[in-house]
Amino acid sequence: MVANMVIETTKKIRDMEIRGAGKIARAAVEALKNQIMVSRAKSVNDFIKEVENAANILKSARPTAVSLPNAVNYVLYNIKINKNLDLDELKKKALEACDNFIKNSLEAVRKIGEIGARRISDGDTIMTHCNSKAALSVIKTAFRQGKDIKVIATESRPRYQGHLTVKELSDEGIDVTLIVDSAVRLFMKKVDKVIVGADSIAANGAVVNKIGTSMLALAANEARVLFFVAAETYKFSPQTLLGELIEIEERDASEVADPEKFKGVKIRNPAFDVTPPEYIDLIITEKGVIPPQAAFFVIREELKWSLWNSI
Ligand code: RI2
Repeated sequence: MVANMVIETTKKIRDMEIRGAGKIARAAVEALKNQIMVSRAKSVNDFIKEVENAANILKSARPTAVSLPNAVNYVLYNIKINKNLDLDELKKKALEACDNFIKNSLEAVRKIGEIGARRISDGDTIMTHCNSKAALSVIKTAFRQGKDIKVIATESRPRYQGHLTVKELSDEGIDVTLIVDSAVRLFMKKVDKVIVGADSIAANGAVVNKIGTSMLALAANEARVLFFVAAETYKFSPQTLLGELIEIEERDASEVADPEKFKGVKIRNPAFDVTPPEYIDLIITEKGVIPPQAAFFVIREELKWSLWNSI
């Protein structure tokens, strides 16, 4: 039996009613928690099959943010290593794993803010793209520490997540300017640091984030502006260690323009792009700051459990 909440959450993630790599991960784990609570499985094996099935449905919601499979695989891993327990004890362990993931991932955003804010100086102008809770945690923490900062935020077509960003920052009292995505290079001259989030980070330190991120990185590189990525360690992709590529989600053309009005025209809508490690100065994680070239070590140290299916 698949819990209604699993079906509903999968739909909400797919439709981007729930969005942002961290939020997607927590929502998937909440749904898995519900699956565990309503499960009527009579044996450990049936229980595991049921949770695995729900996990697979959730993982299929969006392909790019590795936070989603990493989060549900963390719960599955904790179930697998405890499969010798009786069913009630196993469920308890599984629920504990869900709660730990949610608690730790929220704490990670706070820590990234604290660690990243040390890299922000009084008087900085910061450019950001899309709407990343991790990147905004750095900006807000620096501001709350009394640093006088200004933010330039892109609107982030086609879904305009930049509107969420400017609202969030201006509610906080931060001086924020909204620009169209194509104005990035023009404004880069006024910028001291760029901070963006990440949906996935490959073992070689390449960062997959909202479409247009690599354009900010190029412009920053040209203008010799520092380029920071704020990301929790569960956004690093263990599969890329084995040479697997991160899939770039292409969403419906109607998000870009009404296909009815452009008959005979191809409309493309990739949701993410890849910024090579050479364009990234630092990745700010909850465990500390690393150069992108150290991504491999994050996967080795923090995501050891992700090899769960070889257990
Ligand atoms: P946090 C978002 O993807 C953006 O690309 C953002 O930079 C990234 O997730 C990380 O967001 P989308 O869901 O986890 O808007 O830092 O497609 O909030």
